[in-house]
Amino acid sequence: MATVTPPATPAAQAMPQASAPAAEVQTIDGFQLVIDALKINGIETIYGLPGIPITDLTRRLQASGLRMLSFRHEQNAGYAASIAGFLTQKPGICLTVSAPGFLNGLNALAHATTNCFPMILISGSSEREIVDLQQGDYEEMDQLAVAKPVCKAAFRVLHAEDIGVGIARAIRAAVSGRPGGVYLDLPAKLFAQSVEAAAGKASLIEVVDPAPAQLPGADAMKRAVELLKSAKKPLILLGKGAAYAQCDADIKALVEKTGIPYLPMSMAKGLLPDTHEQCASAARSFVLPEADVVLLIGARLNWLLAHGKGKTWGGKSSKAWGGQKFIQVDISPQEADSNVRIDAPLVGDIASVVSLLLKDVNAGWTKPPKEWTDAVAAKKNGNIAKMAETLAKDPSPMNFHSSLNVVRDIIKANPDAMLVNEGANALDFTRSIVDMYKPRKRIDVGTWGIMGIGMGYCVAAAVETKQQVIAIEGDSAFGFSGMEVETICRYNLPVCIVVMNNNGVYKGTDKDPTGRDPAPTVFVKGARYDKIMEAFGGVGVNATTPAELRKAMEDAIKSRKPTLINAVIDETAGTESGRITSLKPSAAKKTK
Ligand code: ADP
Ligand code: TPW
Ligand code: MG
Repeated sequence: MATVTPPATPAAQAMPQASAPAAEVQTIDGFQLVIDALKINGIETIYGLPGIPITDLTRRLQASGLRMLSFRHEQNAGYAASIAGFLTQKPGICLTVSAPGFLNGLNALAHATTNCFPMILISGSSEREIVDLQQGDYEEMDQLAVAKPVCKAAFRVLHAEDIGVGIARAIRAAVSGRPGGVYLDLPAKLFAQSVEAAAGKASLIEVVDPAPAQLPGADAMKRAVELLKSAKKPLILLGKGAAYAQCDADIKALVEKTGIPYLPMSMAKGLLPDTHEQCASAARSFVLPEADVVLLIGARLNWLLAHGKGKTWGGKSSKAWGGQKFIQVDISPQEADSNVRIDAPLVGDIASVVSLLLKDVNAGWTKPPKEWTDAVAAKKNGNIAKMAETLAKDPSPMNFHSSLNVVRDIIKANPDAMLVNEGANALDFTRSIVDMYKPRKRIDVGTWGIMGIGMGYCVAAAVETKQQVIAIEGDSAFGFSGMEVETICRYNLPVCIVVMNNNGVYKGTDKDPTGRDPAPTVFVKGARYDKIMEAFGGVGVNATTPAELRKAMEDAIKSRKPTLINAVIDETAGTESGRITSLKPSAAKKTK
């Protein structure tokens, strides 16, 4: 705070005047108002990258006791903020400079919106007068206009006395209803503005009840419960919305008391342990087409669920309805019917809706027919036995199965560890092989199947949960954020990165037919990613066998030192696009 000669404003005149020299009044500047507004709303960590006009803001945030984590690229800071939002239900904050820094952060803002994670991208911006007349300011860009199409809401604050409102609106927009990404534009001039201190403080808003409970009506509940009771082959599908909602005990009780088989989406794995007897993951291709009533909890019928129709769901052709009836629990009233008819929408927040469903179940419930649960169990146990045979093999070179068998054991022994996962084969095999035991432990590429979330997620997972982090990374996937290994070392975070090195995107075997260049999917053969970690003082290990991998992971967990294990994987082992080869456009493929 500084002292200046008071302007002749009504606020200043109303100040109680002390004895002479009375003409001084306390002021507060824009920097401090931003900091105080974040603080009173419980924000503890900022993920960002300094530069004009926010360098001093990063310094003062740190000096004020907030944690200011500085990254090497804004995209990674943004991904960190987005997943912090998912893990905490508080908006993750990413702070960037103007135009280029803002654009680097924008990908993560779009990702947060797409995945329904609460996040606020705060970017400094250049002089409005110059930007709007397009006179060529330093890092000139109409950032608000650019952000709008990819976020849930966007705001700009021009006057210091509006900072409190700006931040309150950003927080509410990010966490209320369907969570998402919010952009907050803070022009350079704002930070240096001063207002009278008491008025400035009074302008800050501590947001009350930012994500209010929302309950469906009694008729909607009745419709849904009757439909579920009528089912002969019911199925529960848990999505990442269910994980986000943090009502883990009620979800577990609902699944167990109804006795209905359930299928977790990727980031809902662990809501109940994957080894739970009702878990139908290993019988996915059986339960989706066979089920007659499906209860969706925080999962959209998007591409990840084949849009709720077609052959995956037992439809006769690629677009045909399989005949299932759907109950959908979602906070967004517009989600229902997005792909197929939803017979019983339950619009509300998952915590409230699940507790209402539990009440109905407790009031009287008949478990699903034994033929159905037995059929699911038989299918599942057969597939698990087949998988166990594959996992028991020890080929040389190591492949995805033999290496992930180690990771599976390590997670089983360390169920509190956070698992970050990206890649194609490295993603798909990890998802199906590595069981999760606790909620919100698995964080991955999400709705877009995006590469690059890896190291940002590692930083946020370590900081927000204080747990050991294990990242299973395709060698291509790792490259998108690899420089943040320095960030992980700088903050000395307990992160163990395993790079599944198969020399390329999907595989390392492609050739340029002309013989001139390496193929587009192929990288330097035999690259030693472990050396990157050593460059910054962390532990690097080259692992060519499951035994070496196991030892290196165990050492990393014991020491909690930043560790990168270059796991050498058979370059022929992967399949094109992992599990989503069918989405590849191909001239030979029929469109209908
Ligand atoms: P997945 O990819 O795991 O299938 P999606 O991201 O497709 O999950 O779906 C998550 C859904 O959860 C979104 O439609 C979102 O609106 C919803 N959602 C998120 N949080 C809540 C909540 N607290 N209550 C109800 N629905 C929620
Ligand atoms: C931002 C396209 C999907 S998966 C992948 C790419 C480039 C990498 C697969 O290779 P990796 O895994 O990681 O080595 P593996 O085990 O199969 O060898 N750009 C972005 N997102 C996506 N999804 C792509 C490109 C892609
Ligand atoms: Mg690879």
